[in-house]
Amino acid sequence: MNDANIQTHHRVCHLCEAMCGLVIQTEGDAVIDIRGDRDDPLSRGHVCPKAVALKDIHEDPDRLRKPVKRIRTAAGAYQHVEIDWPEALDLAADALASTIEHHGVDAVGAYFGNPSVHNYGMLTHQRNLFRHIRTRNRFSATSVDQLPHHLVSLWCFGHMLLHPIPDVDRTHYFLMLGANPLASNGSIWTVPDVRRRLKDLKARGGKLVVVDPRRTETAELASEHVFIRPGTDAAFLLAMIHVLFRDDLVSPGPLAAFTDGLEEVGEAVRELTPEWAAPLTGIEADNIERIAHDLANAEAGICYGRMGVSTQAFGSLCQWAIQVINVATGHLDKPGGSLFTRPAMDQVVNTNPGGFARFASRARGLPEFNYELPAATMVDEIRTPGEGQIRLMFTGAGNPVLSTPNGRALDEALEELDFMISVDPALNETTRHADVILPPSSPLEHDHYDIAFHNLAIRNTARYNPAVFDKPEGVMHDWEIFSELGERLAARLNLEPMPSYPPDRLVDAALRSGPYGDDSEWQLSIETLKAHPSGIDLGPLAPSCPERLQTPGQRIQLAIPEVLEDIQRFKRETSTLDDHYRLIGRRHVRDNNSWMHNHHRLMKGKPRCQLLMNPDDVEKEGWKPGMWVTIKSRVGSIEAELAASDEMMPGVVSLPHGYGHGQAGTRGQIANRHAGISCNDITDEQYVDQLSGNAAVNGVSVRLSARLAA
Ligand SMILES: Nc1nc2c(c(=O)[nH]1)N[C@H]1C(S)=C(S)[C@@H](COP(=O)(O)OP(=O)(O)OC[C@H]3O[C@@H](n4cnc5c(=O)[nH]c(N)nc54)[C@H](O)[C@@H]3O)O[C@H]1N2
Ligand SMILES: Nc1nc2c(c(=O)[nH]1)N[C@H]1C(S)=C(S)[C@@H](COP(=O)(O)OP(=O)(O)OC[C@H]3O[C@@H](n4cnc5c(=O)[nH]c(N)nc54)[C@H](O)[C@@H]3O)O[C@H]1N2
Ligand code: SF4
Ligand SMILES: [Mo]
Repeated sequence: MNDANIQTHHRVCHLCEAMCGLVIQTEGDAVIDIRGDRDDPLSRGHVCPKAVALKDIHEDPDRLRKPVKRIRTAAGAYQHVEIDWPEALDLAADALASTIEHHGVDAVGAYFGNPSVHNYGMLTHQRNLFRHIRTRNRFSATSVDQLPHHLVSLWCFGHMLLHPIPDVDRTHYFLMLGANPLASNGSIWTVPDVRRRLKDLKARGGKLVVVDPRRTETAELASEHVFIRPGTDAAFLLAMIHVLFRDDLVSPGPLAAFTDGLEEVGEAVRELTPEWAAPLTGIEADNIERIAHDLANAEAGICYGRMGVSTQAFGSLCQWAIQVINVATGHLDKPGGSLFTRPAMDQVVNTNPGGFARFASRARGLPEFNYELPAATMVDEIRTPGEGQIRLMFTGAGNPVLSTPNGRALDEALEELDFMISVDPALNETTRHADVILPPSSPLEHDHYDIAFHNLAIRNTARYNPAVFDKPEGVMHDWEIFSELGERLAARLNLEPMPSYPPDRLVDAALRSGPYGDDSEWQLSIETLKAHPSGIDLGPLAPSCPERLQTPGQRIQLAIPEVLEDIQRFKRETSTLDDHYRLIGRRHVRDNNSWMHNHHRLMKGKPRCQLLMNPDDVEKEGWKPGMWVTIKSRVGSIEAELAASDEMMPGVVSLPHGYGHGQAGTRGQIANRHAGISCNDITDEQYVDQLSGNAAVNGVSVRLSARLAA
């Protein structure tokens, strides 16, 4: 072959929220090179080590290329065997129809995982199936992740997807809690090349302050790192608000004209002094005071908190307090502060605002959000008999056995179902229970427009890229699977099937009717974007309030009764904290939740699935790094290798999530060699943010002991 056979393609990386532009070279069916696209106005050539894994995902010999069904072998074990598409789709549609006919729609449970938001066909076409299955038993990774953000955005700004985005490139003071973008590449904050942006912030004399129970890679880069006892951020944030009021630093500026409830908030924190917060958080009162002053006095400043402050027992209280701080300091809706985006395909305009607590879960009475129930109660809904009990489970792009609290119980409960269907390319810890698995095309075989993450990006840009490879014969895209299944189910239930147009047509219509569409100078459409394969820059974020607010009367609402009430719960529950170790999570730049462990180049290097502990704690226990310890919580125990690190706050231990491979019946040769253990075997499904029902996978109370010799 010669160079003439080499083709160059443009593609956005969809693996995490950073949306890096890529240039991919192929020769025949082989990917020969993947690198950053310097012309992408957002990512400017940046990529992380995971970008090249797009090739590995595409070529992975363990990736399912054909549907499989589960059969029992003569020896009594389960095995998945390949079947053709018509049989697989009929099997799934028959099971769905019969479950609905005999037990009602609520007998169908559904769980959608994180990659479903990164796959635009899945976002556009899920409803082709689920409009026929309006079950109350819908779950997703949202409630082991960012549910508090949605709830607070709904309450304060009127739409669950209207999130203030840190304007890192223009800020002077950045207070960051419970986020490690140097490993995660940013979340609810699409910020490719975050390392350089944070370094630039420091280089122009600005400050980055990181509050985290672990001195993370991001904390290492920061101007200042502050340890905080897990689960106590609410005290830190409330005391900051107290200081703002006490020291006359509340100055919302133009926001005052359309903000309600600030005075009531001031009343609610009157007694919550830094001296009150200090013993709870482990942060000195002077320090809390100084940080509040510095943020308030900054020309432009940001308070931002992510995973670590939403997946904890007071996640919603924390996310609310963060927005109160942004409003009270006048840093919201201001360049260099936190701003709302104005994306080309505007989800705030195109989707419903969301709703809360319109019904509750059967078993535990946990509230719905956006017609989903908390994942922490999925097992209860499978196991609790009665009307509405889940008998058939549908999973799409998720691995809840490894990613939801008390995953071991779910692993067992999935075996108790009548039937299970998964739309997933992997035969993993969750899908191994499925009676039928419907695998979609590889990411390089379909086109991509990022419906979700342009809404969260630090610049307004738009980018569409066609597929790198043609879809091979006998392969279906995710969206085709959903519309096919929807049609087959509708036929069985005598319902009207929903028309199905390819996702690019739906996006085209949304772009053309959007703010940069037919009525604008930009004339954005799929055609225009095709002519600009590296994307189009629509400019920096700009102030947009009050027009952008979706609340009645376009006002920011801060005095949320449920949240103010939750301050009392915080005071109650933290007055009786035990002195056990607290378990927190940890991300590594070459991991991606549970699903990218089957690629050699992401797995090489030092083992990652170890329990990190402060060296003084190791010594206090009389232990040695490298030994194995048992970690026990209310729900179970696991064993992990101990590693000492002064990155850890004393009293806190850390394990990554997404490990625990090597289960019988899974397919993943490399992942199974790096099996590790699942920290979610000991996270507690009863330990949730009571307000939202979001799982508290951080701050879990655990006891440690030396593993007994075998
Ligand atoms: N203890 C603890 N638990 C956690 C977390 C933590 O920090 N600590 N983090 C939580 C967070 S933030 C999240 S988002 C969840 C993630 O939890 P999940 O979303 O449940 O898990 P993933 O590992 O992302 O599962 C991805 C699955 O999607 C499949 N997949 C990938 N791409 C596609 C596609 O294009 N189409 C289809 N159909 N399938 C695809 C993969 O094969 C894999 O099976 O985990 C949560 N759990
Ligand atoms: N490489 C990689 N990138 C990813 C992912 C991945 O698995 N790997 N997952 C993607 C997904 S789905 C998401 S949601 C994002 C998440 O992106 P981030 O929110 O940046 O997530 P983490 O890196 O887990 O950072 C959470 C931080 O919270 C800290 N923490 C834990 N408990 C507490 C607490 O009580 N208080 C405070 N203040 N901090 C606490 C932890 O030590 C950790 O440093 O990352 C995305 N990107
Ligand atoms: S940072 Fe995220 S989007 Fe960028 S290359 Fe890495 S995985 Fe892909
Ligand atoms: Mo996530």
